[in-house]
Amino acid sequence: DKSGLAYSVGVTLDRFIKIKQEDFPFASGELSQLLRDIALAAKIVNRETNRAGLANIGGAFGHTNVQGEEQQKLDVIANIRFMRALSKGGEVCAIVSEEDDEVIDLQNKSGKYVVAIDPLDGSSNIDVNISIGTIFSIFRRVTPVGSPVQLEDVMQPGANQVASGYVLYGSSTMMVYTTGHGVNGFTYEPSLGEFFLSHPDMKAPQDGKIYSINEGTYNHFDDGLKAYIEDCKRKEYSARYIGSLVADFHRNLLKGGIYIYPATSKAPNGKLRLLYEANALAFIAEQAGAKATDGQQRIMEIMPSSLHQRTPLYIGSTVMVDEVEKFQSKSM
Ligand code: AHM
Ligand code: MG
Repeated sequence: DKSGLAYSVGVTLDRFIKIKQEDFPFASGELSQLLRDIALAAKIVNRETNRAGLANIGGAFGHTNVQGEEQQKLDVIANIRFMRALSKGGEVCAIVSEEDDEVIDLQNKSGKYVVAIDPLDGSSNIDVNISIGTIFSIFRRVTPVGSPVQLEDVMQPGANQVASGYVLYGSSTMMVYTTGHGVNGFTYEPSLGEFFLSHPDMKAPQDGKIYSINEGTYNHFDDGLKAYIEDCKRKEYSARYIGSLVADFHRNLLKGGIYIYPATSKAPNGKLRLLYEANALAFIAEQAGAKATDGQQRIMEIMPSSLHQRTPLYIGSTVMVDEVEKFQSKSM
């Protein structure tokens, strides 16, 4: 088979997208181009993240910028890079970004797609050289192409996503995405400037032994969740929490585990954002055979009511997500 052959010789992201497109002859190629635009911005952000630690000693190697301005923060830089890639590409009509309060209307009426993005998630980890990520979610607009963008184009449930993915800037940089036909992961080869298919058809273990939650807020958990966490300890599961959603999610996807950002008495809707954090990872999770809920409901079925709305998130191995829900329903 064609794609099998390609894998064996080392297939780049571009090539993979092309192969996949031949698999779907009716696709116009615009979504493929959009994914390539995102990958290009990711390469640039990767370069910036790698240099981040050097930013403040710019003088030492002669790279203070012309205006002598203070370096911009990396999350701001990432936002600029992704905005530029998405607006120049021509496929997108509107963007929702964690970095912008309002919908960004690109005034590109012929753009078919809407993108929700967190350009650089895990901001508290940037300054300490720990893994961070980009998360993106792609929808087809619902109003006719050619007409002005409407709020309903942006406020769609996750089930309508046509693609989603993330970039993990970790010990290696990876891009993982789905278009609803499984999940594929690509690892960046910096000396060649290319993403190579390294994780074809990713499948999450059904069950796992890792739990990832900020236990510092334990006192604010509901009783069911407290009981579940105690059960994880009884079973001597590993506690792993980087505090970068993409990194925590990615590890658990590969190894088997659950990530929880619950509603707490202090943060009744949790912390994470539905449109550009939870939805995208939920789509990946489901495509890899894992599961994502808000504790009760499937994440992808939540009808958004505001751009930056938060949702509790339970995501990871199916058996574990089901298990914690059992604990919580018992204690109600
Ligand atoms: P951010 O969008 O401000 O970077 O916050 C999102 C991050 C996630 O990456 C991470 O999973 C979570 O916040 C950690 O939150 P906490 O420090 O409350 O555990
Ligand atoms: Mg974020």
